[in-house]
Amino acid sequence: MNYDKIDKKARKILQENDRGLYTVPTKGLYPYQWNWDSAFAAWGFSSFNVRRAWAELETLFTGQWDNGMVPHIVFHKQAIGYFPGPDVWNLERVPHTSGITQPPIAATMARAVYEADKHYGRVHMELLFGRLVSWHRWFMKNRIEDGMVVITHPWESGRDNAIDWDDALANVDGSNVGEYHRRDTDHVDPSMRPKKEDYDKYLALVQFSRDAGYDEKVIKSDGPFRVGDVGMTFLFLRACRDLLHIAVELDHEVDEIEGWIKILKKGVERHWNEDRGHYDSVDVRTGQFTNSLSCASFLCWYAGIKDDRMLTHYDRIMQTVDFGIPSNDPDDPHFNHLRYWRGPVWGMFNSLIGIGLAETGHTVHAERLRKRTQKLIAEHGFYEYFSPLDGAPAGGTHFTWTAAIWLTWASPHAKGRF
Ligand code: 9WN
Repeated sequence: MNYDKIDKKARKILQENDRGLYTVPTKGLYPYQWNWDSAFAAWGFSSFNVRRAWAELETLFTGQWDNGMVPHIVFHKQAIGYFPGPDVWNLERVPHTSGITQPPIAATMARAVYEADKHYGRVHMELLFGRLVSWHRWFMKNRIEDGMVVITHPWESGRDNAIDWDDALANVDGSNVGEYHRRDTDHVDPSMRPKKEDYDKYLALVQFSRDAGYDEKVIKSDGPFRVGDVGMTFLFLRACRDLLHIAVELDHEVDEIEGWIKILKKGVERHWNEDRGHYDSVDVRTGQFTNSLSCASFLCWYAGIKDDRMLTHYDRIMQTVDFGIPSNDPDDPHFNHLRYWRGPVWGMFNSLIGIGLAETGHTVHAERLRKRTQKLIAEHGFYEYFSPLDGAPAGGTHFTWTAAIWLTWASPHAKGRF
């Protein structure tokens, strides 16, 4: 295998998806700046162009709201290929944005960029630090219940149609959203995307928040969908630890961030589903577990939790499939190997799980996962996701985060940290 050639291809994908100061996840299907995709892009750029990496994060924060929230999409420029666009969210601010957030991994990736640019990066890190703190503060103020991070829309999780949301979505009425034209299925086979009934509910939730003036208090008291997302809690805990590390380096106050970490560690305990023996999401409206063992359950190690209880599930799944940890347990009756977050394997999730394993001392597991992801991408290409059964590529192609994790973690030449 010619890995130099694959490294070059990965850099080329980032450059092709580069719109100057931000990167699109892929051409056509996703023509705007997405929140956590951009954080991955910054990490990827840090392996060969650290200035561009800082620019990525700085551009993302041009979309930050006055209350600290960083939206899941920033619509820098009009594009026709994606629905729902800025007109549906109907926010007056510029640049236009969506009205929900996404996994807050920017602090983690900013730390990675800073590590790659210790000498000149300090001023960038100083500029970003306050913005990161105010985003994290927004989460702590508005989205923490029992220490868990609560999402108010499946899109916030980044795992749109995961099994985790099925029961909670039963409470959302999607029958009155009116006519609309989805664009995603113009680009990708509909069998690899969420179903129409899911989309109706996604839109109903957008309309609800919009009509509530995006008021977090109203969304909390009257919102039909509120779930403690196990993935968000782990990623946010990890991000708070990275923010703490940055605060120490920059000589800032640390008490507030340390307080957040304490609260989130309690939340991690609440996510443990004793009956099923794994970390799980929780429908906070009913107090019920969602009974979903997904790739997000395995982010415990990435969050710095030294817990071996998840290893039994991990080993079973790694024996069942060959390409890493799929978005849904292959033994689950709802498993669907191509439908998006209900079964496919995502390279970026493998990278986070693998890094967590390595950091908590499970180095053999970590290396095996890295090798399998390496083989998957080297043999099948830089796709959005893949079938965990045979590695068949799925979703969008020339994908930014798949290229980014190749350069930073999966390639034999990658540094492999963060
Ligand atoms: C909705 C861009 C985004 C990712 C998400 C992924 C998908 C959007 C969609 O694409 O979501 O935000 O239209 O399907 O689920 O994780 O950030 O790559």
